[in-house]
Amino acid sequence: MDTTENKGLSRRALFGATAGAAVLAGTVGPSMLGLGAALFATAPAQAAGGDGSVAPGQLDDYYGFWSSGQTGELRILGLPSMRELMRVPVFNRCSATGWGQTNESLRIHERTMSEKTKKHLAANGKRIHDNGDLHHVHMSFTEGKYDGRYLFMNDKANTRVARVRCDVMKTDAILEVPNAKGIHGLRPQKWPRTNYVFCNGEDEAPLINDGSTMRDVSTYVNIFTAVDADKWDVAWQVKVSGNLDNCDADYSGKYAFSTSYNSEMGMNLAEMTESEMDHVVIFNIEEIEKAIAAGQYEEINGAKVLDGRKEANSLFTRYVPIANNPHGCNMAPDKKHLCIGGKLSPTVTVLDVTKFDTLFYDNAEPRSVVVAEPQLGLGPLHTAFDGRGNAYTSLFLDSQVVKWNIEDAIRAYAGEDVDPIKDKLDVHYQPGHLKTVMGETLDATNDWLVCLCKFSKDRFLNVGPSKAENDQLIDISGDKMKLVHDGPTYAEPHDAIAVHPSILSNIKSVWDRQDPMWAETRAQAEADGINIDDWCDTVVRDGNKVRVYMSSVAPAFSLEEFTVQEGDEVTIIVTNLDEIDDLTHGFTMGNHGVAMEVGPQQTASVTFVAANAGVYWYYCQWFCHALHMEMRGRMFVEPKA
Ligand code: CUK
Ligand code: CUA
Ligand code: CA
Repeated sequence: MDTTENKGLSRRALFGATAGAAVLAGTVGPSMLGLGAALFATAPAQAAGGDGSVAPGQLDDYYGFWSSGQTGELRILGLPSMRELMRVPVFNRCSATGWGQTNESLRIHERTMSEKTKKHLAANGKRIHDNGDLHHVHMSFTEGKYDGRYLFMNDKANTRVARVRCDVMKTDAILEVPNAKGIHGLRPQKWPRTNYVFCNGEDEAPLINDGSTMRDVSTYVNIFTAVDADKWDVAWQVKVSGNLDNCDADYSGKYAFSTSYNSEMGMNLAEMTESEMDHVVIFNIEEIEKAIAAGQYEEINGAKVLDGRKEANSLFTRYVPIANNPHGCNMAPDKKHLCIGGKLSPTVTVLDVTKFDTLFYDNAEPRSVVVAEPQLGLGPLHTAFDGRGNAYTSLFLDSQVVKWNIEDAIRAYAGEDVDPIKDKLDVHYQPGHLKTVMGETLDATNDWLVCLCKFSKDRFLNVGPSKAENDQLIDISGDKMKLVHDGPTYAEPHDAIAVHPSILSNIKSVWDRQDPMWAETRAQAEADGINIDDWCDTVVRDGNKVRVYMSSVAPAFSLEEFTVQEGDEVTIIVTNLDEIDDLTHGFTMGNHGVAMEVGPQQTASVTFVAANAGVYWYYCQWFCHALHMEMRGRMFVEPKA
């Protein structure tokens, strides 16, 4: 089914309360509605459950992109079915695809790795960190809307950020961010396009972190980083007062902002929660760019660093006091209102970003930009938005989602007798992030809200001390929110976005042979005089290095056997010459811990040291043909002469 076409007359619109009832009552037939029998066939399930379920063979209305927390990968789900469609390894090691082992993925990992990290890894017998803590995933923007080019994500564990190419849904760049510690909040610039990805360093440390001032907290700073989204390096950094938690950017391109829960610069829980007020930091992009262009920066570990701390009195930052330990930082699609989750305070603080100029240029009182502060419930964390001026805030302690109206909250703050709260819904249990479809863009819709919960407890069959996590789907099309679906998932559904398929019309089904992903491998092949675009079955020896070039066409590798010597460094370069949609091959070298995916028209390579003398079978581990089991060959390892 064409999902774009489906948008015009969606199953939900059709089988919603009125139309669905009419169809079932027989007053409106499918032909009258211009629908084929196939679509009508889904009516009973839709109408009966209204649970957003999508029948077998039918496509979802939206792509969902899920961060996976401590698993370190990106996941793609379908909305509203919540079916998991794909996992994209990013910071983690993936057994199925060889991510974190293939030369192509190792190059992406190592390209921006500092010498210090390389040395430390080598001392541990490793080349890369193969774990991650991926909290936040966001798509690139053009003029306030998703543009389907890239997805960006953070690794809090190892202070990295990564980029996934949307045309192939593979990670194409990873950056180890210098100076900062623990990248947490991450957001792309929304306007005029994503030139920068803004990254929050959450953990405080000495800027020159060489052990000389470890216990002197006065030397600690936190760093806000703007990553150049195209070049994938650090554009600039700003030192701030306090730490940085979540961030977002406005719809004019002028400002970015971050919450800070540790303005105290405390080193333990008691100290971090000591003050009555923490703050939101506002970054003035234009002033920062001017100073960078004028060379007024300090260069530290290759990054251009400015001082935006309070005592520096710069035009780079302003600090707006917010009740103790705020968390979520969400810009509304009305282009005007920034919503800060209170966490320890039962409030969300609403800031009018169109007033931020006055903070920088008119010395306005910092709290003068606050236009509402509704009391919503206990533990407000994150806020999502629909296209009708409503906000949806997760209440961690109340285990609820509260729907409230931004304009009503502003009127109430101004003294009018109006209740901004429109509805509250129980969710299971302890919600963190929640997201509407395209609600962080100017295309915010009014159909679904995904609420990512921290515990599922008794919602599913017991699977041992580690329980399933839970994502919930909520219908927000009416006045009242309606919980329609539990989606059990693996650790940890952290954050998510949902995107209409029309934005991702550039997704390929087959790799482009000239793809830059294996450019270095291609260069090596050319140097060896091998054309990897054609059938190849050549073994090249270069000292104790052996390069084995082979092609795969279902159900065979071009090489049935090859010979190396004990201790040789062997590189296998496989090109999948099949051009058929979904025809992925693999290469697994038995008893060597080596396996990789080779998609249609893809080249992939992997390097290992040949084990003790003997016969080793290699085989294709991705099902590709009725004779897939027979797709194998032998590596002969000769004893050392
Ligand atoms: S933070 Cu986890 S619930 Cu890492 Cu996005 Cu708010
Ligand atoms: Cu080729 Cu399985
Ligand atoms: Ca605090």
